Amino acid sequence: MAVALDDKIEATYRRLVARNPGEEEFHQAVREVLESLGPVLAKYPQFAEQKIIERICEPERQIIFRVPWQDDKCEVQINRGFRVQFNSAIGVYKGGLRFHPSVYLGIIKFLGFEQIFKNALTGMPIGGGKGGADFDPKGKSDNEVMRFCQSFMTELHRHLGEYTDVPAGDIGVGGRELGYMFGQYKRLTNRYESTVLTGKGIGWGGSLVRTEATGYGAVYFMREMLAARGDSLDGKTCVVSGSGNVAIYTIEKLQQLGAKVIACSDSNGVIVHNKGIDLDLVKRLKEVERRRIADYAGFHKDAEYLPGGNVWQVPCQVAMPSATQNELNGRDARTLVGNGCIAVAEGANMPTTPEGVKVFLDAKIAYGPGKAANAGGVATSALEMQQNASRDSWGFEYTEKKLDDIMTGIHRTTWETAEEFGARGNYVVGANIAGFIRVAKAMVALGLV
Ligand code: NDP
Ligand code: 2IT
Repeated sequence: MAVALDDKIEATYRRLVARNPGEEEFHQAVREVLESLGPVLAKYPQFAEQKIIERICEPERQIIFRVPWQDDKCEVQINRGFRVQFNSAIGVYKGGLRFHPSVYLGIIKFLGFEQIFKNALTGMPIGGGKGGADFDPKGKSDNEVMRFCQSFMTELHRHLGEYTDVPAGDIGVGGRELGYMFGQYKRLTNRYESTVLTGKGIGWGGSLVRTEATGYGAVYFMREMLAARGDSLDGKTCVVSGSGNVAIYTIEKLQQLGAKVIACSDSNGVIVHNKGIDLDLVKRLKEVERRRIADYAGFHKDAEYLPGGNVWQVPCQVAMPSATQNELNGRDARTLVGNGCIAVAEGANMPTTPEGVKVFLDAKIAYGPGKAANAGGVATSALEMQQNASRDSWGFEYTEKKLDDIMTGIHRTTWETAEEFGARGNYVVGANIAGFIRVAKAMVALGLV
């Protein structure tokens, strides 16, 4: 099923699997990048001489720590915290924090590895990192979340800094969690170091558009993919998975650009609303009241809730996976293509399995992989860092225009790179090669460090 690797690259991959046992998501993310790199090594022999692939696959630093905290019953709880500082060749370690019970080293490493190339594609000076904990914020009180975040930051703070490592949010980490973490960082260091975290609230150093950026950016990428085929989002029927931060602002921008979103989901089930998703209601349920998407059906009698349903079985022209890794497999991809889906852009990180990716590429539909399509979030984090560094704050339209320009630029770069390397229209190849070359050149220039 997997694409054959160049012999030398295959040996490197086998060593990586043996050295990092049990980290399946990390293996998957690495393999997908390595599959694109044969022609790059042929064009740049110094990358092989300098062992750039071997070096780029080994994190610069990995931190694993105990996070003790007390729940509301005063019972002691222990979680495990992570920060993988993967690559700092082109800038400070930059990438989100994920709080989810499934988190272990293999997930943080896959996310950190993807982040290296995604951040390079933005053209901004940001290296790759990722962190998180196996903490489940679901069902916890605000006070429990606060105590957890304070304990997490009590250890993490010594590894961060404006010139070192700048985290942000990811699954389970949004404005509330970043607030508690920023408060604890400030208390521990006695420094109002705004640039140490991004995704901050607007009243305390945050940037307008950061909340919307990943979803909006993914839709801009989709708009560009369709434009390259002489098509547009106007009137398209869309399905979005998830109902968190990325899903919500993906739906918002799709609707603004004239598309009709008829389904979204969470890990329990799927909402189908053929009249079009009522986004104000989703925002209220998810952002304000922290409820489940199932509750949507109680407000709209013509909407259907499918407990345990599969969102990819809802026929659509445009699909935007926006929940989590490996949420769309080969069978789902065949169902989508069979139902007439013409374009997929990934708001989530690695949501499509390798078999699913192959189905999309073979069917020659427009397929935008996460490291290109969801780069708008981290790019706007870098815009937040720019504003913090100059003690400035920009308006919404000005910031959104910058995001749009960055996403349009990523589309152009990935398109042109794919073409240059003989894979016209293949954004997987374009994204992997363009991201890799930028980081590899910097690593060569910085010497053996
Ligand atoms: P949120 O926590 O806001 O929302 C996550 C959504 O995905 C929820 O609807 C959640 O459902 C669903 N989900 C999470 N885990 C699973 C799972 N194991 N199975 C099924 N559904 C699941 O996170 P975000 O919206 O921020 O992140 C979504 C995706 O986008 C992730 O892959 C993340 O890495 C990626 N991303 C996020 C960026 C950001 O700026 N936030 C930037 C770039 C990428 P439930 O509530 O039932 O768990
Ligand atoms: O996966 C991602 O790009 C993020 N979670 C956002 C990272 C960031 O630093 O804004």
